[in-house]
Amino acid sequence: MNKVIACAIVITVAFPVSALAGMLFFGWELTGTIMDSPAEYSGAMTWGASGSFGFVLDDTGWPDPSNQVARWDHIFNTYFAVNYDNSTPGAYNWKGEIDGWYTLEFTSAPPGFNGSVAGEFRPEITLRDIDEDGIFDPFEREGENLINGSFTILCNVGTGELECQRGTGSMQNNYISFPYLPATDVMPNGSGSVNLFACPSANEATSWGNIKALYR
Ligand SMILES: [Ca+2]
Ligand SMILES: [Ca+2]
Repeated sequence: MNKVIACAIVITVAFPVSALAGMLFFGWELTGTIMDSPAEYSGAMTWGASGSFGFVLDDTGWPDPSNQVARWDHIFNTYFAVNYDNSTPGAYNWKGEIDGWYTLEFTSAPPGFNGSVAGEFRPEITLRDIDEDGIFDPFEREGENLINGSFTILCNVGTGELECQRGTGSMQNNYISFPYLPATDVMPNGSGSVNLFACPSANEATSWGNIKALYR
């Protein structure tokens, strides 16, 4: 039995009316660093639900962590340097997106949310040029920069109650800093959310297939 069929049966048997869904907000404390390899961050949820969230950034081709200066210079020059924005006084910054993957697991959450899911995650990181000099100074690298991002939750990818849910998740207004090793970053007041919808049932999937067949 493939996973598509498994999911449809779960919906039909366990949620005959409409599958549970909705929006859930939660907080977390993540620890990690882009300066080590793998470039990963992970931690436990602190409010809204119990569970964990984490992500790893694709550091293929980046300089080895044994040379911290070369590693940071590569990251800055590759993802941020060309994106300098000094158009808003008081908010000079560089923005960059880095490919990665997330994992999300709710171990104790409202009905409909308990389970795990993983997938692609490409966060946007905003580096703040606090003294507005066009240089990303050490005090700015080690200070409060911002990371935001959204990810997709697909049908039949997750486990538990998330297997038959689809939707979006996000990481909202989290601080991130980039101290050189051996220091690592702690994000003590991070937060995120998921917005879930039921996956199409077997009947809906069949109907859609029939509709598409009419136009072939
Ligand atoms: Ca600066
Ligand atoms: Ca400066």
